[in-house]
Amino acid sequence: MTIKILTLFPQMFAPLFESITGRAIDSGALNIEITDIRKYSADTKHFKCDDAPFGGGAGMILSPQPLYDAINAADPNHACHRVYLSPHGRIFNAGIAREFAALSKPLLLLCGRYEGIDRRIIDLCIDEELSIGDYILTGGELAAMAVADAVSRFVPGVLGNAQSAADESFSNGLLEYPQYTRPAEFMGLSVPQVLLSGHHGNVEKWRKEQAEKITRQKRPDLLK
Ligand code: 4F9
Repeated sequence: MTIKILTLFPQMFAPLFESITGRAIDSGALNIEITDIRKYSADTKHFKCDDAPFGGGAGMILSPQPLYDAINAADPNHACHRVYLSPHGRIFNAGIAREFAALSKPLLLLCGRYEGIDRRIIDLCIDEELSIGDYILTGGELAAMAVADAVSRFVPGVLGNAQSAADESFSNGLLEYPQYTRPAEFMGLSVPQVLLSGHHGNVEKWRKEQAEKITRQKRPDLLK
């Protein structure tokens, strides 16, 4: 799967090139292309990309020209599903991550900064706005990274077999059961006996019960 990211801060995306997503990029399962919006500024002297808002007010707005040219350079035929990270969008979740991973087209993630972007870019270029929660970030980059990471986990070949199996437990709509590793006793706390029993049927039953119990206690909204 290809994920194209448009940003004024390309270096903020270094974490995607590490660990599981980094290995998926190396293996070819995942292709992440970062476009530096600044390179498309028509201001060849200072590469300015923002300006004061019409009507007055605090902060700077990203100008339409560099955004328009960057989007059209990254996706000339509008072959991508174009997403603008903003608090106005529907709120991202595992269902949306699956939906994006299953698209037959590349995902394009546009990151804004400052007080926002010129509205005409959303009207002209963007397919949907997407929020990662009800708070304001200093820019869309961390939101884009969260979306790119969560979508990648649903792309075939990104997670190993063991990892994808483990994923089933959240995609059943429940929180994960508690996990333990060696030693069997730590600071006076023991691992539940059933996990040491070697009885797979009992282990599965216990994990299912624990997942339901924890979900009921911590996130009862998930059960509805
Ligand atoms: C984007 C906040 C997505 C939440 C973009 C400032 C944002 C955001 N979800 N905040 N720019």
